[in-house]
Amino acid sequence: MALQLARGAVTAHGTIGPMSDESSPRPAYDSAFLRACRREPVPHTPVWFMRQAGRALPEYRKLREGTAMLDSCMRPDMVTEITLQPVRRLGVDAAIFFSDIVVPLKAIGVDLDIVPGVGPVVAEPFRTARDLDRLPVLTPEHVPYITEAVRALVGELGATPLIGFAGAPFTLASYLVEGGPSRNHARTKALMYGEPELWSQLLDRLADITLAFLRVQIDAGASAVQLFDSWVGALPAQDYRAFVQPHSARVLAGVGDVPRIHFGVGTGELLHDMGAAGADVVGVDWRVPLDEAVRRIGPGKALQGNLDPTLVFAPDDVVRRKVHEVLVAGKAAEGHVFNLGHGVLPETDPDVLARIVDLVHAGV
Ligand code: 1CP
Repeated sequence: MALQLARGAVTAHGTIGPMSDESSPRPAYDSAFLRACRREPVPHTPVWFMRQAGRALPEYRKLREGTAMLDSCMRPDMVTEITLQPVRRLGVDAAIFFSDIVVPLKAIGVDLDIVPGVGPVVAEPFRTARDLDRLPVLTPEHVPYITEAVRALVGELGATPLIGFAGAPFTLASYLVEGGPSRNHARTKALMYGEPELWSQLLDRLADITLAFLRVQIDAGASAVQLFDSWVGALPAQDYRAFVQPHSARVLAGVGDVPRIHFGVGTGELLHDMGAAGADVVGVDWRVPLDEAVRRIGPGKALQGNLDPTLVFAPDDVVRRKVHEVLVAGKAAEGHVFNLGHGVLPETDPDVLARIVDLVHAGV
Protein backbone atom coordinates (compact mmCIF):
# COMPACT_ATOMS: atom_id res chain seq x y z
CA MET A 1 0.00 0.00 0.00
CA ALA A 2 2.85 2.39 0.81
CA LEU A 3 4.19 1.98 -2.71
CA GLN A 4 0.75 2.61 -4.18
CA LEU A 5 0.31 5.77 -2.15
CA ALA A 6 3.71 7.04 -3.26
CA ARG A 7 2.87 6.44 -6.92
CA GLY A 8 -0.47 8.12 -6.45
CA ALA A 9 1.28 11.19 -5.17
CA VAL A 10 3.67 11.27 -8.10
CA THR A 11 0.91 11.10 -10.66
CA ALA A 12 -1.36 13.68 -9.06
CA HIS A 13 -2.05 16.34 -11.71
CA GLY A 14 -0.51 13.81 -14.05
CA THR A 15 -1.47 15.51 -17.28
CA ILE A 16 -0.12 19.03 -17.06
CA GLY A 17 3.17 18.09 -18.67
CA PRO A 18 4.99 14.93 -19.67
CA MET A 19 7.08 14.93 -16.48
CA SER A 20 5.87 15.67 -12.98
CA ASP A 21 9.37 16.76 -12.00
CA GLU A 22 12.90 16.32 -13.34
CA SER A 23 13.02 12.60 -12.65
CA SER A 24 9.57 10.97 -12.47
CA PRO A 25 7.64 10.22 -15.64
CA ARG A 26 3.87 10.25 -15.41
CA PRO A 27 2.90 6.80 -16.52
CA ALA A 28 -0.48 7.65 -18.07
CA TYR A 29 0.51 10.90 -19.79
CA ASP A 30 1.31 9.36 -23.17
CA SER A 31 -1.63 6.94 -23.19
CA ALA A 32 -3.75 6.88 -26.35
CA PHE A 33 -6.75 8.03 -24.29
CA LEU A 34 -5.13 11.18 -22.91
CA ARG A 35 -3.49 11.93 -26.27
CA ALA A 36 -6.90 11.76 -27.99
CA CYS A 37 -8.41 14.03 -25.33
CA ARG A 38 -5.63 16.52 -26.04
CA ARG A 39 -6.25 16.15 -29.82
CA GLU A 40 -2.76 14.74 -30.39
CA PRO A 41 -1.89 11.90 -32.81
CA VAL A 42 -2.69 8.42 -31.43
CA PRO A 43 -1.33 4.93 -32.19
CA HIS A 44 -4.93 3.63 -32.26
CA THR A 45 -8.35 5.03 -31.38
CA PRO A 46 -8.74 4.66 -27.60
CA VAL A 47 -11.90 3.05 -26.24
CA TRP A 48 -13.64 2.72 -22.89
CA PHE A 49 -17.30 2.23 -21.98
CA MET A 50 -19.53 4.26 -19.71
CA ARG A 51 -20.73 1.92 -16.95
CA GLN A 52 -18.04 -0.60 -17.88
CA ALA A 53 -17.70 -1.42 -14.19
CA GLY A 54 -20.99 -2.93 -13.17
CA ARG A 55 -23.74 -5.40 -13.63
CA ALA A 56 -22.71 -6.71 -17.04
CA LEU A 57 -19.70 -8.40 -15.41
CA PRO A 58 -20.27 -11.66 -13.47
CA GLU A 59 -17.25 -10.93 -11.27
CA TYR A 60 -18.89 -7.60 -10.32
CA ARG A 61 -22.18 -9.26 -9.40
CA LYS A 62 -20.33 -11.80 -7.30
CA LEU A 63 -18.29 -9.20 -5.43
CA ARG A 64 -21.34 -7.02 -4.80
CA GLU A 65 -23.42 -9.87 -3.34
CA GLY A 66 -24.63 -8.84 0.11
CA THR A 67 -23.21 -5.28 -0.05
CA ALA A 68 -25.48 -2.32 -0.76
CA MET A 69 -24.45 -0.07 -3.66
CA LEU A 70 -23.60 2.98 -1.53
CA ASP A 71 -21.73 0.86 1.01
CA SER A 72 -19.59 -0.59 -1.78
CA CYS A 73 -18.76 2.97 -2.95
CA MET A 74 -17.40 3.76 0.52
CA ARG A 75 -15.10 0.73 0.70
CA PRO A 76 -11.78 1.46 -1.04
CA ASP A 77 -10.96 -2.25 -1.42
CA MET A 78 -14.22 -2.88 -3.31
CA VAL A 79 -13.98 0.32 -5.35
CA THR A 80 -10.46 -0.59 -6.41
CA GLU A 81 -11.31 -4.14 -7.39
CA ILE A 82 -14.55 -3.20 -9.24
CA THR A 83 -12.78 -0.41 -11.15
CA LEU A 84 -10.02 -2.78 -12.26
CA GLN A 85 -12.31 -5.63 -13.34
CA PRO A 86 -13.27 -4.24 -16.79
CA VAL A 87 -9.70 -3.08 -17.44
CA ARG A 88 -8.47 -6.64 -16.97
CA ARG A 89 -11.28 -8.35 -18.83
CA LEU A 90 -11.96 -5.97 -21.72
CA GLY A 91 -8.58 -4.35 -22.44
CA VAL A 92 -10.06 -0.85 -22.45
CA ASP A 93 -7.78 2.20 -22.67
CA ALA A 94 -9.05 3.89 -19.50
CA ALA A 95 -10.57 3.01 -16.15
CA ILE A 96 -13.52 4.91 -14.74
CA PHE A 97 -13.65 5.26 -11.00
CA PHE A 98 -16.41 3.11 -9.50
CA SER A 99 -18.78 5.35 -7.56
CA ASP A 100 -22.06 7.10 -8.26
CA ILE A 101 -23.10 10.68 -8.91
CA VAL A 102 -25.05 10.79 -5.63
CA VAL A 103 -22.08 9.74 -3.44
CA PRO A 104 -20.98 13.33 -2.66
CA LEU A 105 -24.57 14.22 -1.65
CA LYS A 106 -24.71 11.22 0.68
CA ALA A 107 -21.29 12.21 2.05
CA ILE A 108 -22.49 15.69 3.10
CA GLY A 109 -25.49 14.21 4.87
CA VAL A 110 -28.36 14.12 2.37
CA ASP A 111 -30.66 11.25 3.33
CA LEU A 112 -30.70 9.12 0.17
CA ASP A 113 -30.24 5.55 -0.92
CA ILE A 114 -29.63 3.72 -4.19
CA VAL A 115 -32.53 1.30 -4.50
CA PRO A 116 -31.80 -1.82 -6.59
CA GLY A 117 -33.66 -1.72 -9.89
CA VAL A 118 -34.68 1.92 -9.34
CA GLY A 119 -31.70 4.18 -8.78
CA PRO A 120 -31.10 7.04 -6.32
CA VAL A 121 -34.04 7.84 -4.03
CA VAL A 122 -34.00 10.95 -1.81
CA ALA A 123 -35.96 10.70 1.45
CA GLU A 124 -37.04 14.36 1.56
CA PRO A 125 -37.06 16.03 -1.87
CA PHE A 126 -35.72 19.58 -2.21
CA ARG A 127 -38.37 22.22 -2.88
CA THR A 128 -37.81 25.40 -0.81
CA ALA A 129 -35.07 27.85 0.18
CA ARG A 130 -34.82 26.13 3.57
CA ASP A 131 -33.61 23.00 1.79
CA LEU A 132 -30.41 24.81 0.81
CA ASP A 133 -29.27 24.40 4.42
CA ARG A 134 -29.07 20.66 3.73
CA LEU A 135 -26.30 21.26 1.17
CA PRO A 136 -23.14 22.26 3.06
CA VAL A 137 -19.79 22.59 1.29
CA LEU A 138 -18.03 19.29 0.60
CA THR A 139 -14.50 18.98 1.96
CA PRO A 140 -11.97 16.16 1.43
CA GLU A 141 -12.69 15.10 5.05
CA HIS A 142 -16.21 14.07 3.96
CA VAL A 143 -14.81 11.53 1.49
CA PRO A 144 -11.54 10.02 2.78
CA TYR A 145 -12.51 6.71 1.14
CA ILE A 146 -12.47 8.42 -2.27
CA THR A 147 -8.94 9.73 -1.81
CA GLU A 148 -7.77 6.35 -0.56
CA ALA A 149 -9.37 4.43 -3.44
CA VAL A 150 -8.10 6.80 -6.16
CA ARG A 151 -4.55 6.65 -4.80
CA ALA A 152 -4.60 2.87 -4.64
CA LEU A 153 -6.04 2.67 -8.16
CA VAL A 154 -3.53 5.02 -9.73
CA GLY A 155 -0.78 2.84 -8.28
CA GLU A 156 -2.38 -0.34 -9.62
CA LEU A 157 -3.21 1.10 -13.04
CA GLY A 158 0.27 2.32 -13.94
CA ALA A 159 0.10 3.59 -17.53
CA THR A 160 -3.67 3.18 -17.80
CA PRO A 161 -5.40 6.48 -17.04
CA LEU A 162 -8.10 6.77 -14.39
CA ILE A 163 -11.15 8.91 -15.20
CA GLY A 164 -12.75 10.61 -12.22
CA PHE A 165 -16.36 11.74 -12.54
CA ALA A 166 -19.24 13.63 -11.00
CA GLY A 167 -22.82 14.54 -11.78
CA ALA A 168 -23.39 18.00 -13.22
CA PRO A 169 -25.57 20.46 -11.27
CA PHE A 170 -28.71 20.02 -13.42
CA THR A 171 -28.72 16.22 -13.23
CA LEU A 172 -28.04 16.24 -9.47
CA ALA A 173 -30.79 18.82 -8.99
CA SER A 174 -33.17 16.56 -10.87
CA TYR A 175 -32.66 13.72 -8.36
CA LEU A 176 -32.93 16.09 -5.38
CA VAL A 177 -36.07 17.87 -6.59
CA GLU A 178 -37.91 14.84 -8.01
CA GLY A 179 -36.82 12.62 -5.13
CA GLY A 180 -35.66 9.92 -7.56
CA PRO A 181 -35.43 8.96 -11.23
CA SER A 182 -37.85 10.88 -13.42
CA ARG A 183 -39.09 10.57 -16.98
CA ASN A 184 -39.87 14.20 -17.75
CA HIS A 185 -38.26 16.17 -14.87
CA ALA A 186 -41.49 18.10 -14.39
CA ARG A 187 -40.91 19.33 -10.84
CA THR A 188 -37.30 20.19 -11.63
CA LYS A 189 -38.36 22.33 -14.57
CA ALA A 190 -41.21 23.87 -12.58
CA LEU A 191 -38.66 25.06 -10.00
CA MET A 192 -36.28 26.26 -12.69
CA TYR A 193 -38.89 28.29 -14.58
CA GLY A 194 -41.03 29.25 -11.58
CA GLU A 195 -38.38 30.22 -9.02
CA PRO A 196 -35.28 31.15 -10.99
CA GLU A 197 -33.60 32.77 -7.99
CA LEU A 198 -33.89 29.67 -5.82
CA TRP A 199 -32.91 27.52 -8.79
CA SER A 200 -29.75 29.54 -9.27
CA GLN A 201 -28.86 29.19 -5.59
CA LEU A 202 -29.48 25.44 -5.71
CA LEU A 203 -27.31 24.94 -8.78
CA ASP A 204 -24.64 27.16 -7.27
CA ARG A 205 -24.46 24.92 -4.18
CA LEU A 206 -24.41 21.80 -6.33
CA ALA A 207 -21.63 23.26 -8.50
CA ASP A 208 -19.54 23.81 -5.35
CA ILE A 209 -20.10 20.20 -4.27
CA THR A 210 -19.39 18.78 -7.72
CA LEU A 211 -16.25 20.83 -8.13
CA ALA A 212 -14.95 19.82 -4.70
CA PHE A 213 -15.70 16.15 -5.43
CA LEU A 214 -13.81 16.28 -8.73
CA ARG A 215 -10.88 18.09 -7.10
CA VAL A 216 -10.56 15.32 -4.51
CA GLN A 217 -10.25 12.78 -7.33
CA ILE A 218 -7.77 14.87 -9.35
CA ASP A 219 -5.67 15.66 -6.30
CA ALA A 220 -5.45 11.94 -5.53
CA GLY A 221 -4.26 11.17 -9.08
CA ALA A 222 -7.18 10.91 -11.54
CA SER A 223 -5.84 12.00 -14.93
CA ALA A 224 -9.11 13.08 -16.60
CA VAL A 225 -12.66 13.81 -15.45
CA GLN A 226 -16.10 13.30 -16.91
CA LEU A 227 -18.94 15.59 -15.92
CA PHE A 228 -22.20 13.67 -16.46
CA ASP A 229 -25.18 15.89 -17.26
CA SER A 230 -27.19 12.82 -18.18
CA TRP A 231 -30.66 14.39 -18.17
CA VAL A 232 -30.00 17.95 -19.39
CA GLY A 233 -31.24 16.93 -22.86
CA ALA A 234 -34.69 17.68 -21.41
CA LEU A 235 -34.00 21.41 -22.00
CA PRO A 236 -33.99 23.55 -25.15
CA ALA A 237 -30.68 25.27 -25.89
CA GLN A 238 -31.85 28.74 -24.90
CA ASP A 239 -32.87 27.57 -21.43
CA TYR A 240 -29.73 25.45 -21.08
CA ARG A 241 -27.69 28.60 -21.66
CA ALA A 242 -29.74 30.68 -19.23
CA PHE A 243 -30.27 28.23 -16.36
CA VAL A 244 -27.54 25.59 -16.49
CA GLN A 245 -24.48 26.44 -18.55
CA PRO A 246 -22.96 29.06 -16.17
CA HIS A 247 -22.98 26.55 -13.31
CA SER A 248 -21.48 23.70 -15.36
CA ALA A 249 -18.93 26.15 -16.76
CA ARG A 250 -17.79 27.08 -13.25
CA VAL A 251 -17.24 23.40 -12.43
CA LEU A 252 -15.31 22.75 -15.64
CA ALA A 253 -13.17 25.88 -15.18
CA GLY A 254 -12.13 24.61 -11.75
CA VAL A 255 -10.70 21.35 -13.12
CA GLY A 256 -8.81 22.70 -16.11
CA ASP A 257 -5.56 20.97 -15.15
CA VAL A 258 -6.79 17.65 -16.60
CA PRO A 259 -8.84 16.85 -19.72
CA ARG A 260 -12.55 17.42 -19.14
CA ILE A 261 -15.23 15.27 -20.81
CA HIS A 262 -18.79 16.58 -20.75
CA PHE A 263 -21.63 14.20 -21.58
CA GLY A 264 -25.41 14.07 -21.66
CA VAL A 265 -28.15 11.95 -23.25
CA GLY A 266 -30.43 13.39 -25.96
CA THR A 267 -28.25 16.49 -26.14
CA GLY A 268 -28.06 16.82 -29.93
CA GLU A 269 -29.43 20.37 -29.70
CA LEU A 270 -27.04 21.28 -26.87
CA LEU A 271 -23.74 19.92 -28.19
CA HIS A 272 -22.32 23.30 -29.11
CA ASP A 273 -23.26 24.90 -25.79
CA MET A 274 -21.98 21.95 -23.76
CA GLY A 275 -18.64 22.25 -25.52
CA ALA A 276 -18.67 25.99 -24.92
CA ALA A 277 -19.24 25.33 -21.20
CA GLY A 278 -15.56 24.45 -21.08
CA ALA A 279 -15.20 20.82 -22.14
CA ASP A 280 -12.08 19.49 -23.87
CA VAL A 281 -14.04 16.44 -25.03
CA VAL A 282 -17.76 16.44 -25.81
CA GLY A 283 -19.58 13.15 -25.23
CA VAL A 284 -22.20 12.39 -27.89
CA ASP A 285 -25.05 9.90 -27.58
CA TRP A 286 -25.98 7.57 -30.46
CA ARG A 287 -28.55 9.89 -32.03
CA VAL A 288 -26.14 12.27 -33.78
CA PRO A 289 -23.40 10.89 -36.08
CA LEU A 290 -19.97 12.10 -34.98
CA ASP A 291 -19.25 13.99 -38.22
CA GLU A 292 -22.50 15.91 -37.78
CA ALA A 293 -21.61 16.47 -34.10
CA VAL A 294 -18.31 18.04 -35.21
CA ARG A 295 -20.26 20.53 -37.34
CA ARG A 296 -22.51 21.41 -34.42
CA ILE A 297 -19.72 21.70 -31.85
CA GLY A 298 -17.12 23.55 -33.93
CA PRO A 299 -13.32 23.40 -33.79
CA GLY A 300 -11.03 22.90 -30.81
CA LYS A 301 -12.77 19.92 -29.18
CA ALA A 302 -12.28 16.16 -29.17
CA LEU A 303 -15.37 13.92 -29.31
CA GLN A 304 -16.35 10.83 -27.36
CA GLY A 305 -18.88 8.24 -28.53
CA ASN A 306 -21.14 6.94 -29.85
CA LEU A 307 -22.16 3.34 -30.60
CA ASP A 308 -25.78 2.62 -29.64
CA PRO A 309 -25.57 0.53 -26.42
CA THR A 310 -28.26 -1.82 -27.76
CA LEU A 311 -26.11 -2.77 -30.75
CA VAL A 312 -24.26 -5.29 -28.59
CA PHE A 313 -27.32 -7.51 -29.05
CA ALA A 314 -27.06 -7.45 -32.86
CA PRO A 315 -25.32 -10.11 -34.98
CA ASP A 316 -21.54 -9.92 -35.17
CA ASP A 317 -21.40 -8.57 -38.73
CA VAL A 318 -23.75 -5.72 -37.79
CA VAL A 319 -21.61 -4.86 -34.75
CA ARG A 320 -18.56 -4.79 -36.99
CA ARG A 321 -20.25 -2.54 -39.56
CA LYS A 322 -21.54 -0.12 -36.94
CA VAL A 323 -18.16 0.10 -35.17
CA HIS A 324 -16.67 0.87 -38.56
CA GLU A 325 -19.25 3.61 -39.17
CA VAL A 326 -18.48 5.24 -35.82
CA LEU A 327 -14.74 5.11 -36.49
CA VAL A 328 -15.14 6.65 -39.95
CA ALA A 329 -17.43 9.43 -38.67
CA GLY A 330 -15.01 9.99 -35.77
CA LYS A 331 -12.23 10.83 -38.21
CA ALA A 332 -13.97 14.17 -38.74
CA ALA A 333 -13.07 15.07 -35.15
CA GLU A 334 -9.72 16.51 -34.03
CA GLY A 335 -9.59 13.73 -31.45
CA HIS A 336 -11.86 10.70 -30.98
CA VAL A 337 -12.38 8.54 -27.91
CA PHE A 338 -14.59 5.56 -28.84
CA ASN A 339 -17.40 4.81 -26.39
CA LEU A 340 -21.03 3.82 -26.34
CA GLY A 341 -23.64 6.55 -26.69
CA HIS A 342 -24.71 5.84 -23.08
CA GLY A 343 -23.92 3.26 -20.41
CA VAL A 344 -23.42 -0.48 -20.86
CA LEU A 345 -26.79 -2.20 -20.40
CA PRO A 346 -26.79 -4.83 -17.62
CA GLU A 347 -27.78 -7.64 -20.04
CA THR A 348 -24.72 -7.00 -22.23
CA ASP A 349 -22.40 -9.95 -22.96
CA PRO A 350 -18.91 -8.82 -21.86
CA ASP A 351 -17.39 -10.88 -24.69
CA VAL A 352 -19.09 -8.57 -27.18
CA LEU A 353 -17.55 -5.56 -25.42
CA ALA A 354 -14.12 -7.20 -25.60
CA ARG A 355 -14.69 -7.82 -29.31
CA ILE A 356 -15.60 -4.15 -29.83
CA VAL A 357 -12.37 -3.12 -28.09
CA ASP A 358 -10.42 -5.36 -30.49
CA LEU A 359 -12.26 -3.96 -33.53
CA VAL A 360 -11.62 -0.37 -32.46
CA HIS A 361 -7.95 -1.06 -31.79
CA ALA A 362 -7.61 -2.77 -35.18
CA GLY A 363 -9.29 0.26 -36.78
CA VAL A 364 -11.72 -1.88 -38.83
O1 1CP B 1 -18.33 1.92 -14.76
C1 1CP B 1 -18.77 3.06 -14.51
O2 1CP B 1 -19.21 3.80 -15.40
C2 1CP B 1 -18.69 3.58 -13.09
C3 1CP B 1 -19.89 3.42 -12.34
C4 1CP B 1 -21.02 4.41 -12.33
C5 1CP B 1 -21.19 5.68 -12.90
C6 1CP B 1 -20.27 6.43 -13.84
C7 1CP B 1 -22.16 4.16 -11.57
C8 1CP B 1 -22.39 2.95 -10.78
N1 1CP B 1 -22.99 5.25 -11.63
C9 1CP B 1 -22.43 6.19 -12.46
C10 1CP B 1 -22.94 7.52 -12.78
C11 1CP B 1 -24.39 7.76 -12.74
N2 1CP B 1 -25.27 7.39 -11.77
C12 1CP B 1 -25.09 8.53 -13.70
C13 1CP B 1 -24.45 9.18 -14.86
C14 1CP B 1 -24.20 8.16 -15.95
C15 1CP B 1 -25.40 7.80 -16.77
O3 1CP B 1 -26.03 8.69 -17.35
O4 1CP B 1 -25.69 6.59 -16.83
C16 1CP B 1 -26.44 8.58 -13.31
C17 1CP B 1 -27.55 9.28 -14.02
C18 1CP B 1 -26.53 7.86 -12.10
C19 1CP B 1 -27.75 7.66 -11.28
C20 1CP B 1 -28.02 6.24 -11.09
N3 1CP B 1 -27.36 5.46 -10.20
C21 1CP B 1 -28.92 5.42 -11.81
C22 1CP B 1 -29.85 5.88 -12.95
C23 1CP B 1 -31.25 6.00 -12.46
C24 1CP B 1 -32.15 6.78 -13.42
O5 1CP B 1 -32.38 7.98 -13.19
O6 1CP B 1 -32.59 6.19 -14.41
C25 1CP B 1 -28.79 4.11 -11.30
C26 1CP B 1 -29.55 2.89 -11.71
C27 1CP B 1 -27.79 4.17 -10.28
C28 1CP B 1 -27.25 3.04 -9.49
C29 1CP B 1 -25.95 2.54 -9.96
N4 1CP B 1 -24.83 3.32 -10.14
C30 1CP B 1 -23.78 2.53 -10.54
C31 1CP B 1 -24.25 1.18 -10.60
C32 1CP B 1 -23.40 -0.01 -10.95
C33 1CP B 1 -25.60 1.21 -10.24
C34 1CP B 1 -26.53 0.03 -10.10
C35 1CP B 1 -26.47 -0.38 -8.69
C36 1CP B 1 -26.84 -1.77 -8.47
O7 1CP B 1 -25.96 -2.63 -8.52
O8 1CP B 1 -28.05 -1.97 -8.21
